[in-house]
Order: sequence, then structure tokens, then C-alpha cells
Amino acid sequence: MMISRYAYTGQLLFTAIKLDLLLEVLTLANQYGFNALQNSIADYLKSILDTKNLCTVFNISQLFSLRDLAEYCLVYADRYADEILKEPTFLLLPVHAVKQLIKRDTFCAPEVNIFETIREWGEAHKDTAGVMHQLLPEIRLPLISQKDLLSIVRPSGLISSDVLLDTIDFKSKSKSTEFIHRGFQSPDINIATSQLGAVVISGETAPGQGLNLLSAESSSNENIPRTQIGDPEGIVVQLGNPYLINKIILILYERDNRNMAYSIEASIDKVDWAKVIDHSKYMCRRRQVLLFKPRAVRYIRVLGHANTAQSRYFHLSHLEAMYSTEKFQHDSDTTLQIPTCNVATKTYDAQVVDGVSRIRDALINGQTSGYDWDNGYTCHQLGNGSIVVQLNQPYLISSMRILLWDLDDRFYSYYIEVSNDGVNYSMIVDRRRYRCRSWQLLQFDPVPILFIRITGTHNSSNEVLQGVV
Ligand SMILES: *[C@@H]1O[C@H](CO)[C@@H](O)[C@H](O)[C@H]1NC(C)=O
Ligand SMILES: *[C@@H]1O[C@H](CO)[C@@H](O)[C@H](O)[C@H]1NC(C)=O
Ligand SMILES: *[C@@H]1O[C@H](CO)[C@@H](O)[C@H](O)[C@H]1NC(C)=O
Ligand SMILES: CC(=O)N[C@H]1CO[C@H](CO)[C@@H](O)[C@@H]1O
Repeated sequence: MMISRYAYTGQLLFTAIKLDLLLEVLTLANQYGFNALQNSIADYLKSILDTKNLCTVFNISQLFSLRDLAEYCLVYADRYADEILKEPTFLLLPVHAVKQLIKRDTFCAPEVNIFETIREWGEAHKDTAGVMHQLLPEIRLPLISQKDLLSIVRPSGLISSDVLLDTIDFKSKSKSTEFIHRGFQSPDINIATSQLGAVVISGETAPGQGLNLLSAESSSNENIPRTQIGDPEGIVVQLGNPYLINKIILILYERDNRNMAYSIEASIDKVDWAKVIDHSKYMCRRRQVLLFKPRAVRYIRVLGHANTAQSRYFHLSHLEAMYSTEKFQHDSDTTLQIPTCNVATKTYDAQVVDGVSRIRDALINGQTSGYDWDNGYTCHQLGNGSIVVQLNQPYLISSMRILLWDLDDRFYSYYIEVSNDGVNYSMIVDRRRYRCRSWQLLQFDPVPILFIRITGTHNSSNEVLQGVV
């Protein structure tokens, strides 16, 4: 009856229908291939999803292969994992559904609670005891405290004494950073905010407040957290929950042109720390965008290593942390970003630190046309000085593009050096014996680059312009 009404009018008022009846409609829609109806039921189910009906709806998404709805349920379940474990319907889920839920890094509940629910699930599915072998490996035993391993896991008889002993041994010999932790995931949302319970717990300004560091805007007042250069305590932000993150944004001291070297460590327990970003040898400035392999993090520690201003402090104006869904490349050995677009631009806080031009930063303003005999280029006198561009942070770079001033038929010879600190340079491109004109596409083995120095050695009249990395 309902189906035929749908066939005539193309719509149903779902809200009037109970969940179990809706499932019957879905079964029929599935049988008769009413795809549009299936999809609108799926959309409706999303809109009424809560922790009580999650298991039922997820089960349905599995039965009817409604992939989009299934994914929606999984993400929802991540957020309320601990509550969902306590729902009686959880015990009615088939084994593959349970496995899909608990194997996620983002299904964030205390591991011992997951274990207890799986044990109950096993009791409810006595006839299919064999399937427990599919679920038990998903339990992350090292995340359970030794006390609970002995008082809860052991008496269950589900895990052999050998495995338990190995786990306890592993726990005692390893750092917590070596375990695969669970964490909440809020894609593309900054979770280092006071609203989400984050606080600055170490750093010299007003511990326990840190509102400036964590507010939406980078702060310009005097009250920004700082740490002494070399102080192993650093500036520590405690997040409201353990979160799975892969991106941190820092804004370093912005009020003058100082450069600072720093590193970032992450921890789940404030005891063992893992280094996620090592810029301790690079003199960085302003905005730092840092991506790394996703990991569960509760504490973020920023350590200051150097400061070009005559100050023994490292200042941080702003910090964000999130799980980013953007595609990125980074090198896990050096922890450096591998850019896929031009980073020698104002947008990325690059600056021209040496060279002569009518308009400051003409070299990196992104404009590669419209220059003339007077404007739009940067130059230096042959035999005296050079052109230097500083990026905001180091990148692992393998190509560079520069445009030599080309409004007549002149040519130039030049070389390019790079540096981490603006002091010690090494040459990566040597065109001293070449006659070069106009665009130069330069490729080389990937090298860490923060400062770029271009030196002209010969011209058939004057010097260089427009550097693009
Ligand atoms: C999932 O579907 C199966 C098969 O229809 C059913 O036996 C089971 O009770 C359902 N579980 C839940 C949680 O709805
Ligand atoms: C080198 O350049 C600087 C400034 O650009 C200038 O003051 C100095 O006189 C120059 N030296 C020579 C030898 O031309
Ligand atoms: C300069 O860099 C080179 C190569 O990276 C290194 O071997 C050398 O020790 C550095 N010199 C100084 C003074 O830092
Ligand atoms: C080395 C060289 O050729 N330098 C020339 C660069 O351009 C100026 C201006 O045309 C010449 O005077 C230099 O001789």
C-alpha cells in the first residue's frame, strides 16, 4: 500500500512511520529496485540517527549495502563510541559490523570497555564462538591498564596467559607513543580551542588560561605564551580529549621580523612524547603550516630552540590542531613538508630579505608579467650582494622557477644557494658558465630549503627578477 502510494506520488512522509515499518518499506524498495525511494529513506535515517538507534540503522545500511549511510553511521559511532557500546542492540550486530566499528582508530572509548562489550557479545553469540577470533585481535590490549588486564581480561579466559604476559612485558618496556591509540576525529575543525576544552598547561603566561593562544584570531597583545629557549618544559597545550590529528598551525611572534627555531612533540599521557615536527635547525617566521602522519594526541608541546632577536624567549601567538582531509606530502624522516604549489609567495609569508627593487616583494607577489625597465623586478649589483628570499618554514624542494628580466635580448649567468639559517649556504644550481635568458626551470634532488640566495655573475646588461619555487 505504502509502496504503491510512493509509485504514484513519488514521495512519502517518513516521519509518520515507525523505524521497524520503515525497514519493511526499505526491504520492498530494495526488492522492486526503487532506488530513489531507498536513497530518500537513507537520507531520512541519517536525519533521525541517535545513539539508541545507531546499531539498528548501521545494521540496515549493511544489509542493503547503503554505503553512504554506513559511512555516516561509522563517523557518528566514533563520536559516541562509549555510549554505543552500552546499547543492548550492539549485542545484536553481526560480527562483521562489530569489527568495522571497533577496528577504527577513531572509535574512541576506553579499551577495557570495548573488551567488556566484546566479551558480552561473545556470550550472546554462543553458537558462533569461532567468530570471536575475528574480534579479539581488534582489541588493543596494550591500551588496557595492567590492573584491568589482570582483574578483568584475565578472568574472562578469552586471552591466553601467554598473550597477557607478553602484553604486560611489552607495556613495561615500551613508550606509550609506540602503542596505536584511539582518538576522536573532527575532520577539518580546529580542536585546540577553549570551547572544546583545550587549555595551555605550561608556558610562562597565565598557565591554565591560554585564551590568547587558542582564540580564533592570532593575538596581538603582550600576553602571549612564551617559553625560554632550550627549556624542556616548553609550551604545552592539553586538548579536551584525545584526538586523531595530522595538522598543526603555529603563528610565531609576528610583531617584528625575528626568526625562530622550534620543534613540536605530541603525547597521549604527558609522560612519553613523540617528535612530530623538527624545525630546531631552521629559522622560521610567522605562520607555520605543519602536516604529519595522523596520530592520537592529547598533549602538544612546542619547544623553542633559537631566536634571532636578542631574546632568550620563544613566543607563540597562536596554535591550531586538526585532522585535515586535504591531500599533502611530507617526509617523515625530516618531518618537512613537500609542497605541491609555489611556496615562495606572500601568502605563505615568504619575504625578500636582500636585493634592490622599487616595490618590496615584487619578486614573490605572484605577478610574472607587467614588469618594465623600472618596475616589477628585483636586482643586485654584479660583484656586490645578491638576492635572498626567505620562506616561512623549511620545505623539501626539488624544483624552482625564476624569470630573468627579458625585455631585451640580454642574457645572464648566475648561481643559486640555499640555507637553513641564512648564514651557512650551499650551492644547488650553478649557471655561471651558461648564457641564460628569461624563464629558468631548475630541477634538482630534493633538499631542505628555507633561504634561497641568487647571485648573478655576468650580464649582457643588468640583473634578475621574479623567483618562483
Ligand atoms: C541485524 O540484522 C540481522 C538480520 O536481519 C538481525 O538478525 C539482527 O537482529 C539485526 N541487528 C540489529 C542490531 O538490528
Ligand atoms: C655594495 O652595495 C652596497 C649596498 O647595496 C653599497 O653600499 C656598497 O657601496 C656597494 N659596494 C661596492 C663596492 O659597490
Ligand atoms: C655549513 O653547512 C655544511 C653542510 O651542511 C656543514 O657541513 C657545515 O658544518 C656548516 N658550517 C657551519 C659553520 O655551520
Ligand atoms: C659583467 C657585465 O657584463 N656587466 C655589465 C652588466 O650591465 C651593465 C649595464 O649595461 C654593464 O655596464 C656591465 O658591463
